[in-house]
Amino acid sequence: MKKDILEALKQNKGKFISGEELSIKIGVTRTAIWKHIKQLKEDGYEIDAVSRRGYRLIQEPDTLELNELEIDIQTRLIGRNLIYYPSIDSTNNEAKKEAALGAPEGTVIIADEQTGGRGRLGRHWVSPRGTGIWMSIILKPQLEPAEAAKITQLTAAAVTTALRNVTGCEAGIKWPNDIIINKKKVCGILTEMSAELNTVNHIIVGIGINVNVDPKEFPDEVRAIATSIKESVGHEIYRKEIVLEILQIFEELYLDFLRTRSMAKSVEICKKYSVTLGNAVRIISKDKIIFGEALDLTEDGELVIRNEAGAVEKIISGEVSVRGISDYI
Ligand code: BT5
Repeated sequence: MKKDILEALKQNKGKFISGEELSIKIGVTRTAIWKHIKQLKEDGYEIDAVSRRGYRLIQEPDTLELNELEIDIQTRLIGRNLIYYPSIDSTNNEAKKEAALGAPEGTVIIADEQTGGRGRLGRHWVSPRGTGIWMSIILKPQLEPAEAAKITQLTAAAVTTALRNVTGCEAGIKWPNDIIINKKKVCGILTEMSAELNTVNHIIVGIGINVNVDPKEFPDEVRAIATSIKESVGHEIYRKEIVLEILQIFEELYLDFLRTRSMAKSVEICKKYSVTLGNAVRIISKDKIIFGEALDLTEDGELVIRNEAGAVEKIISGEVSVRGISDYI
């Protein structure tokens, strides 16, 4: 019912709607309406209550709670099933459990805080409360396990486009899984899968974005290489706007990929916003270190480099440092 009241207030945002009108519309007493409005105010909604005029929504809080997301979501697959946690160890861990229990494709797990956020190779991902987007998407595509890396590129394309659209920031992609602003990392992507010999059971795409994180909240070793949207654009941004835009663009790219079996659209975006191509790179891949120059992305999103010996090689995955970007030592 809280959701219905919020929806009615949002439809009339800035205008008064009387308690009576609300009670008829939603089919509960005016006292019940009043109680829910009180609760919404406690949740951080700024609502004017004026006798004989009614209620007026002035401002929503920066929340990712389901009422907010569910009311405004426009997608038909990605995020249609949303699960929210105020705090959780890791949305990727939770997504894995949900996927094993049969959660449908497109299910999104989102949390306000992660206590055990993970990066690749078991690294820690700092995920403070209330200021970032920590979410995971469950996918069940018919793919060969070796193709899972394509989903990382598709995600990088979706997140970068969404961040640019919503915030106007100059986000770039450091192949394969970092989104960079002003040479520092603003987002990391963690793609994990459960697979059998020739088929993928499910893929979990974890997305971590520092939106309104104050850089002081990062531990020292992360502060040197990390940034937030707020730091780059100079003001806070509603996380919900970014989440909705990511889900929308992700869905477009993902459905296009399933339909055409081509990564063309995502790769085009990855090339356009790449901070890797054209630069000197150092790649740690399967215990060897390769120095070279990043030349191109293949049509599947793999990195093409010219190594020190002058030979051109294709890199499928690895730790990549790009000269000029903060983690290049
Ligand atoms: C990543 O790993 O960049 C993938 C991060 C994925 C996080 C999301 S949040 C939702 C979902 N649930 C999870 O548990 N994880 C996913 P990697 O490329 O390995 O980078 C990890 C490194 O980034 C760390 O070793 C730190 O140096 C740095 N780091 C940690 N927290 C950071 C942050 N908040 N912002 C920027 N850099 C960070």
